[in-house]
Amino acid sequence: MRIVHIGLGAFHRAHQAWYTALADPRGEWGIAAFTGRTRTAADHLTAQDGLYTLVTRGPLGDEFDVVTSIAEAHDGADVEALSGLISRAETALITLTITEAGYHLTPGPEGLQLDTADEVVAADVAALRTHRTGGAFTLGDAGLTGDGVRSAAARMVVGLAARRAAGSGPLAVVSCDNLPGNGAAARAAVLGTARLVDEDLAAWIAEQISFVDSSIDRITPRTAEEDRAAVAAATGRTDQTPVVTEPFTSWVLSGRFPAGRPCWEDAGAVFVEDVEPFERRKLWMLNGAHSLMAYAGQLRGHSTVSEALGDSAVSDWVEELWDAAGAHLQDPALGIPEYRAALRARFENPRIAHHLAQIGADGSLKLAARAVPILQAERRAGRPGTAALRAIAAWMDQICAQFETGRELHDSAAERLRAVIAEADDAEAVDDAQTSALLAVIDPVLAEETEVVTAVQGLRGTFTD
Ligand code: CS2
Repeated sequence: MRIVHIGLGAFHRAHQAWYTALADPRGEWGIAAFTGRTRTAADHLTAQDGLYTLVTRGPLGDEFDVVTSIAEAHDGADVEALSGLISRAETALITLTITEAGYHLTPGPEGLQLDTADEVVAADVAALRTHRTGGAFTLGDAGLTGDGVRSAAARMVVGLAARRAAGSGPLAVVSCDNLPGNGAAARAAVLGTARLVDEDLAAWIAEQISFVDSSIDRITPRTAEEDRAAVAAATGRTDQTPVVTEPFTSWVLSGRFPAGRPCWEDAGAVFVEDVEPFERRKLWMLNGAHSLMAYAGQLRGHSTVSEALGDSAVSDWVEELWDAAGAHLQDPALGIPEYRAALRARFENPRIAHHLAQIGADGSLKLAARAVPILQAERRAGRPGTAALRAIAAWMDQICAQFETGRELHDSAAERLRAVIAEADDAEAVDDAQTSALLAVIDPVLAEETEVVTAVQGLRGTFTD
């Protein structure tokens, strides 16, 4: 095994694990994958020797392939196993799909920085300090294994300390999460954590570890019960944990790989000098439209992306957002007209049930990466940015509706959002103060702009007929 992965979700198995299997048919790389919050995925995969079925679901039919690149699956809380693997000289890569919330970052003067006020970060830093002995950390019963440290960054700091102690040299960390500048985000999380615990270790990480940027793309809904039945019916195999994905896939990367990497380009990955334009196209056009549909679509009674896009009002709002985003993606190499047409066809794939509720999770973080940059680009061009403001207003209406009907809100800022909404005297009241307070959760600077608050306010309550 030469790759350690953190975040063993469906997306990893549809994307990076699939690229690795295709690029490395002889299995020279191999992935040791760790779960994020719960161990279930590791248990299912271990019972199947790491093998699972990838169902590629096109508009006309399914293809079934067994993916062979995951050599081991572990519970993410097993920091001892993680650390042991990261310390080995053969390990060349740590890859991440830990979601936007998994980085625990907050805007700072020089971009995103570790959110030291975050409860998980604070507890992890305290635990790391307590269990530090010399340049390493104590593991096992009395140390950091189990729930000793919860964030991926803290777990990586433990592993990197062991790597440094073992003299195993540099490696690359590859973030595969939907954050602008995801390499810098991973660096901010890991270095930020290390600096609070051990300056020498932090200096070693800054020097030895390469943080690669990547733009990742493949629509992969959560696995449903009927997917297991479909695999059994088509292949005769019982698979506890298949993954369903669309035929389209893309992976654009940029950065150094000091200990090598698989020939991912053999499977179609692209290596470029600068990922930023591709990442921007993907985050603004695909993810931006996704979030808009997630909130406006649910408010209009839809459950999936294809259903939402079949509603002419939602479809018009998506086109409006694509016009706004496209105005700032003028480089012909980005092929926006073709990208846009392909995106519509991908969203319309009626055989992929991509649930709006899944996409709607963690809106406070997602909108900061997907809608706010479009809004800012539009404002710089002297326009109000209505299309992006609409996504933000829809999010506000949707979370209020969720609280009112007692449904759980999956957002790392759920408590703060709940407090803001609970403050309104009348649950129905939508006022400037509430709009501004909700906006502050996404972007505190924007929340101070009266024009923006008034514009969002004007769009609230306009999603149902
Ligand atoms: C989605 C993404 O859930 C979400 O937030 O927008 O997971 C999206 O499906 C992928 O980025 C597609 O590559």
